Amino acid sequence: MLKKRIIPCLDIKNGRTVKGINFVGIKDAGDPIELAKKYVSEGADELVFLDITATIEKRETLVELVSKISREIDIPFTVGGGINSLEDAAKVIAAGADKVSINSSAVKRPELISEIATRFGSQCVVLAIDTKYVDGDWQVFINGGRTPAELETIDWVKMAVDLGVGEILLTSINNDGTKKGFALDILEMVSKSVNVPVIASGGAGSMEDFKILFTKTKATAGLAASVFHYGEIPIPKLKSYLITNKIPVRCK
Ligand code: 0VR
Repeated sequence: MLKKRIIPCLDIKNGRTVKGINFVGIKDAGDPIELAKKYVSEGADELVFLDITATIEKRETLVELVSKISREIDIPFTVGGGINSLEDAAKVIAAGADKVSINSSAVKRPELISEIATRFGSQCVVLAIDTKYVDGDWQVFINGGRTPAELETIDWVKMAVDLGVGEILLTSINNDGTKKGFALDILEMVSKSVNVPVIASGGAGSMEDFKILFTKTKATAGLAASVFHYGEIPIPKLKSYLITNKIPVRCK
C-alpha cells in the first residue's frame, strides 16, 4: 500500500504563520521559516504554504518568503494563495515551489488547471477546495471561504481531474481549527470517486483522527495546522503511533 503522508500547513498572513477556527478569528502562530525547519527535522513528508489573504487583498503570493523557505527544506513544497495565472504559477515555481495550489482562480477559470498542467505537468497542480456543509450538501466556497461558488464539491472534483489536476487538497471549513476530527464523509466520497491523491485538511485534533482518516477513507495524506503549530502532536510521535496501528508511513 502507498505510504500515507503527514503534511503541516503554514497559513500565512502578512509574512507570519496564522491560525483560526472555521477560517475566522485568525491568530499569530509563529515564524514560518522556523516552523518549516522544525517540521523538516521532525520528519514531515511535505509542506504546504498557503497565503490566505492573497486572493482577498489581490496580492501576489509572497514570492520572497517562498524562496527563503524553499532554501531551508528538502521535502516536497506546495505553495498556494493568490495564484491566478500561469505567470503567477511560474513565478512561484521559479522561487522554489515543487507544486502550486490553486483555489478561487481555478473555479473562476477552470482552464487554468490545464494551462499549468501542460506547462509544468499534472504532478505540479494541486487543486485546493474549501468545502462547507450547507443545506444538506458539501458546497464549494472561494475567496478564503467567504463566497459560495454555486458548485457541488463532488462535481467540481471530477471536472478538475478531467482538466488534468494532479492532486486534490480538500479542506472542510466546518472542521477547520476545531480539532474535532476530519470531515470523513466528504473525504470518503471524494477519495473514492477520483484516481488522484487526496489530501485531507481541516479538523485534526488527535493522533486517532489520523488513524481513523486513513482507515475509513482513501485519503493519501493528512494535513494539519493547529495541532502541529501549537506542539500538541509531535510528528515523530504521530508516525510511531500510525506504524503501531499498521498504517504505512515514512519514518526518519
Ligand atoms: P487545522 O484544522 O487547524 O488543522 O487547519 C487545517 C486547514 O484548514 C488550514 O490549514 C487552512 O487550510 C485554513 N484555510 C483560509 C484558511 C484559514 C483562514 C482563512 C482562509 C483559506 O483560504 O484556506
